[in-house]
Amino acid sequence: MRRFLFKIRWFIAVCVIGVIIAYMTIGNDYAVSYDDVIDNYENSGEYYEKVVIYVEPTHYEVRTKALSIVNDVPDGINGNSEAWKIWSINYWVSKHIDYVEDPHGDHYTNAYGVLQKKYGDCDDFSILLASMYESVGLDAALVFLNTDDDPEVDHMACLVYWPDDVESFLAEEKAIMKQRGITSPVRQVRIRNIFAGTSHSMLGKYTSGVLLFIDVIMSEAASLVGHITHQPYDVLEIIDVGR
Ligand SMILES: [Ca+2]
Ligand SMILES: [Ca+2]
Repeated sequence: MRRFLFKIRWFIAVCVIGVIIAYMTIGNDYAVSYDDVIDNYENSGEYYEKVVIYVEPTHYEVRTKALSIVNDVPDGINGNSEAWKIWSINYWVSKHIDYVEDPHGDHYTNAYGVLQKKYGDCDDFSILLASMYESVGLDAALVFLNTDDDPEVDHMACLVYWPDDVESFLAEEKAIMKQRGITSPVRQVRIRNIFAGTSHSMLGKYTSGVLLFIDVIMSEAASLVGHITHQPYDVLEIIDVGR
């Protein structure tokens, strides 16, 4: 009898531990997918790579929103053109997401979390933009930058692949803005970009085309893609996300 009670106690103990482990696992899964603020990247050894899991191009709400933006095509514009997709998502995010700094250092937020709260800092904007671009079939990446007087990473932006040269994008952007009745706030548009073939994280994918900087926070004009004149603006790392 004593031996039987001993076995019962062990059985109950194992069940309780199992339930606790299952509860902790379920809790973590939920947090990774939907919590607004998940982790402090300064505490992480994998400083750059871990941003990848926050990019959610296949998330239903993120994809639905991105598709509704690119499908809202004005007359006279080709809704399937990559220029329209790049321009319209950049414009929508600049008009609907507010810039708010994280309260206690930088935190990453998943794309759906940014879409829900409608505000964020540079990494939140970049994660949402990259997710939306990937969700409509474009190739996006995230770029870590130095924008002040020390050589450390202090800023993040999104990169999106444009298969032609910068001039051809500018021509299409000009046509889109004309059709939308938006006057360019500057005479000379300078679009920041890098040759896609020189980015090591994109290496092997492209031998032509450029990566356009999508940086709503540092852009001088919401209607102009990549019009960033701020200096310094040094690329320190590029992480490909999505496809
Ligand atoms: Ca990508
Ligand atoms: Ca810096």
